[in-house]
Amino acid sequence: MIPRRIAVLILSLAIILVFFCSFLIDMSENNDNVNTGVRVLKSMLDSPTLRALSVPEEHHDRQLVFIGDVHGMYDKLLELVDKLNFETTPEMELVFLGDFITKGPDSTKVLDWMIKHEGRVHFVLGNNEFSVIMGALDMGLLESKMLNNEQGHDVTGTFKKSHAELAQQLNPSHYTYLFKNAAVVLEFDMEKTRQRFIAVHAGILPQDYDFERRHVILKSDVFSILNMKFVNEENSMETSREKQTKHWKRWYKLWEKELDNHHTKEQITILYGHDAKKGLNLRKYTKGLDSACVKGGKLSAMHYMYDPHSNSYKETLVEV
Ligand SMILES: [Mn+2]
Repeated sequence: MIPRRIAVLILSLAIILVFFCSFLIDMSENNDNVNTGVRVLKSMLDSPTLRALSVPEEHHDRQLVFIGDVHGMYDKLLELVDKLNFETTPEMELVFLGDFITKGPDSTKVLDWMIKHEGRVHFVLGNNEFSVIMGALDMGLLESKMLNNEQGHDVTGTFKKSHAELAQQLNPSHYTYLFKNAAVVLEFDMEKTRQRFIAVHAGILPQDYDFERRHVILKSDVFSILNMKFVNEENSMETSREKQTKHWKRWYKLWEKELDNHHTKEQITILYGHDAKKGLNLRKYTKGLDSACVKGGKLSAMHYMYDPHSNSYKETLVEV
């Protein structure tokens, strides 16, 4: 039996997918399409349905590998999956932490590879995937300020010409894939060991997690989840890519403090990318895996595998 919450999420996703596909089929330029585009984007930004998906444990020989920002570095990706023996390890699943396209040379090859391995590949959206999707919908939207979401972020502010150019190169099957699987947070619930892995592109806050019901309930908006680096300690609903005043802290510091104080029986680990400037950033509860491979750095991944002796999933850093 599929839990009801997940069924509702799947149904909502299916509705949004049908909605978007019908939009793709008729890409002729008219105001209806602009309105549809605005509605799709607004639903992504504001609706809770796309926000968090739970992936329950199926069997404990499952292996999970969380991969930092690939940014179109296809050769690096191949090198990594080779090192992981992905092709010959059927119980291994990959989780891309967003920003797997844009900036590097081979974004479409990366997407094609992910589609080819769809059953064993998961991803969360990054700010760059989101910008490319904006570019696909309509350039005209970007001039309008219709897309500013409820918390007043200028979601068009991070949009660049390169996003529009890549949006032109992607084909309908790329978009169908992105929308069918679109989530901004993935939770991996390892029931046997009571470990919980939360995958997110930029960051997430303790207020987005319901400690009693033991799952993510996003209160932060989607733009924050895809972009945050700092959070205002005096008002934790405010996040930013930059440090604004001395009261702004790196978002993960809130988790490190919260989880040390919280007597939760579960072991929560948050895996994220996005912060190439900071680079590899491994802490007790949070693991930053963007090592700037598009700028000549490494491509970093965290591999979790069940260890019967300790009855827990053990982590191993894998880099190329
Ligand atoms: Mn990013």
